[in-house]
Amino acid sequence: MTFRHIEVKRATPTIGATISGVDLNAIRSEDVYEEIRQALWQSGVIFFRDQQITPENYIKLGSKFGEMEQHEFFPHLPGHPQIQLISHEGTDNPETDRWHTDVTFRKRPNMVSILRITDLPPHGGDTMWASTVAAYDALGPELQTLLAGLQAEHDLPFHFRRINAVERLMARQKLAAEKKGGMMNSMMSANEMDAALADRECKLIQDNPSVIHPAVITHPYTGRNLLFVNSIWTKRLMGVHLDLSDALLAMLNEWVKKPEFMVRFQWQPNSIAMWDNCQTQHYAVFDYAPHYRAGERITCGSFEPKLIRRALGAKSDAHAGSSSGLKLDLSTELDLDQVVEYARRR
Ligand SMILES: O=C(O)CCC(=O)C(=O)O
Ligand SMILES: [Fe+2]
Repeated sequence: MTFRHIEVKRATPTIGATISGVDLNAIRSEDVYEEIRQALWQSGVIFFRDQQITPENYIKLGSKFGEMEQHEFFPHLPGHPQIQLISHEGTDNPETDRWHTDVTFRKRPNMVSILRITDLPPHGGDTMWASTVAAYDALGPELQTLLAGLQAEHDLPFHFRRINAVERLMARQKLAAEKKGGMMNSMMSANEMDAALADRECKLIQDNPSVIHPAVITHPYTGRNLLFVNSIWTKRLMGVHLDLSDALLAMLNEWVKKPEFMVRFQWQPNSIAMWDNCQTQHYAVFDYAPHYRAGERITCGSFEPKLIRRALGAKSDAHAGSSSGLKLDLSTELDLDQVVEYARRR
């Protein structure tokens, strides 16, 4: 594709491109947005530098990629519920330092995320992306055919239980309550605490039934196939013994980590990264402890993960056609719905 309104410079042969020649505060024509969209589908993730974008133009950019999520109950830019504030103190594990595609436990995961890091740590805090199209292409036809016949279960409670998320959040809440004078949970006995925890976990499981997606899906805009399992939300492959499922998932999660499929982005003030959540996985490098890192995030659009059979084996020359710190209001009773809603946005 030739671009007339923007300059697109590939970051690697496989994934990522830097876009220049455009001021995101002064886009006058829909053609420019159309070229940005095409660059994104082509490269999987695109980067902008030196964009002192206003909240209004940030939202406008997001709106060109589908309906934006609103974050009324979560930290957001005052007056702009579309712009979620993410932050991490750098003193505990952020949980985004693991390869993942966002919210694949939804029937329709979100399509595009846009991020700007507003508070950079003195060093580090890069973000990495991997192309799941490149990972699929490099499997070779036999493995591609095998995987194209499989479905995978994606499950939010599975991961939450694995990382003891509810317990950790309750512990944080208890600490916060203690600081405020020993009200609420700090008054609970160990037994009461266990019961409350069990209650909340049951509710979490009840309210979040798992979803099944094909292990290989077709990108809705490029028509290219890609690997659609990830190490956070994918619980198992259906129709095979659990041991085989574990082994296959471990193999695929390892495979996606090949440097050949990746790009690493070093944030600077006024950088913006925009990723296609369908055809990539990402990893927020956590090497900046104990420093603070924060940013503004927009998520927009959604897609139905499905495999279009005729696209099996299809390949094109296209370029790879390819939490955030958990920030809850700890001053109030931990609301599990809020936690789940939070995760839904990650
Ligand atoms: O903080 C980052 O660089 C990305 C974190 C992340 O996983 C996300 O925003 O979905
Ligand atoms: Fe993420």
